[in-house]
Amino acid sequence: MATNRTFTMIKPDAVAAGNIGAIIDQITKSGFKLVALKYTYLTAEKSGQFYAVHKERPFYNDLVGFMSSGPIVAAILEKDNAIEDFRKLIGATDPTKAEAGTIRNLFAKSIDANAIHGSDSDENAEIEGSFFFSAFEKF
Ligand code: 3AN
Repeated sequence: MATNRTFTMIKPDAVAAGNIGAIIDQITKSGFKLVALKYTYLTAEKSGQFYAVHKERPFYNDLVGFMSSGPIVAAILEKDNAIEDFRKLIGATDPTKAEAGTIRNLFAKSIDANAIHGSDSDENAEIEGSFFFSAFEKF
């Protein structure tokens, strides 16, 4: 079924590298509308909660530490078929496997410092968006 919204974070590596503007430009030029946008950060505790689904995975501690290592940009995006189209736009988790022209191909440094997050389902987009934005902000 077509979906309309997804959730994204520009990760600490891309923020530190000064790539917020270039990434947002690529997102909006690809047809996504910004519905909510926030420059913020995740404390270690919040980062652990956000990634709780990955708790059992070997990279969990590194991931939680990395995501709380500096500011991030959180956003909710709107477009037809948002989840799938945005996953295509960001490219594979491992930037060495990300297709040319994708955001991770252009901006990611490694599999953990991989520039950007994109929700993998409608359900997770709603959960993740609600982690950062209130119902009013999401309007
Ligand atoms: P994606 O963000 O592409 O959906 P997930 O959900 O499998 O990838 O993993 C969440 C995050 O965990 C990734 N964005 C990446 O930063 C990190 N990650 C995933 N796999 C690895 C790995 N093998 N080693 C280090 N970090 C990883």
